[in-house]
Amino acid sequence: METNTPAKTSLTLLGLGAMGTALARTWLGAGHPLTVWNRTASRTEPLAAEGATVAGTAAGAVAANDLVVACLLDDASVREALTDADLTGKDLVNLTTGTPAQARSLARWTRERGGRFLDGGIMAIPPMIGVPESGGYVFYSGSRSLFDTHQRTLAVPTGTRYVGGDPGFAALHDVALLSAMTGMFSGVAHAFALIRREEIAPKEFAPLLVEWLTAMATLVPGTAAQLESGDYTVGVSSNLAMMVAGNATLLRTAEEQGVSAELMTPYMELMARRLADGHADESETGVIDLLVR
Ligand code: FVH
Repeated sequence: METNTPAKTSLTLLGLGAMGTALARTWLGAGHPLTVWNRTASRTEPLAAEGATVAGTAAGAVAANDLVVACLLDDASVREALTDADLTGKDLVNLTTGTPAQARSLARWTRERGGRFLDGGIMAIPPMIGVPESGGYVFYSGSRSLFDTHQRTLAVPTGTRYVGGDPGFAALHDVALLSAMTGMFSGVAHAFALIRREEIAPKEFAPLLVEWLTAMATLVPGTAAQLESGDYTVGVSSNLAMMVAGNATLLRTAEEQGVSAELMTPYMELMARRLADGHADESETGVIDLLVR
């Protein structure tokens, strides 16, 4: 009996590290014919057992399909892997973390070699791949028509969010969110350090941290509104003068607890500079202007 189920797009995946392997499993599980290549061949074995076709070279893997996804360590490894590959008529989707400039350069490099290019920034860790309720997704930017052509296939492992025709925008969104995460985790490290030598169980303290950070995250849209209006005094509930005074308490507490304040002081110094520039009644938003050179 004939069915109207559309054929699953066949594709190539370069890179079977932790993330590449997770991606590969979802495409295989969803019935997509998949050709894989990895520099260290032994990593292809489990996937071959699950139905993947293994290519001996990256160039061979690229030749096997029109849609080629790269998920390698860094920009240099993508260029190295693709050195001998013929990209004529290929749709290259790069899910390797890189900078915006690297993505733009890779887009030009791909176009010069006859291919189309889409860059992706993965906002997920491997256990979130193939788990729709995990909230994971990939930022995509570059060719809109390439994104539209392959969106269904790209959405198999995790969600998709297209952020514009500039091939650097996916990396920029990715790195901006990762940078915010880094700041958050530095604060979390400092908080745990403060309680480390006390009779406070980290397991009991952790939910308090999560609750507080979640509540504070609701202030982010207010920062965005101030940036767009240019007025950093609108809707201020905690002004800079008060917060800089409070920083002295934070620093003194760190000293009392025998904890280095090195993660805290760079941000506090910027707050103090903004205050010294005469912005006592603003929020912390003005710090952003000090950062942009
Ligand atoms: N894992 C994560 O939590 C994050 C989540 C967000 C996105 N990142 C980015 O995804 C890219 C791949 O990450 P990964 O987790 O798969 O990384 P590894 O497990 O370390 O695997 C690296 C693969 O890259 C291959 N490789 C390295 N150098 C080269 C090279 N010069 N030529 C060809 N391939 C290379 C490596 O091959 P091998 O060591 O097995 O031979 C792995 O396949 C990455 O951009 C993250 O930032 C992951």
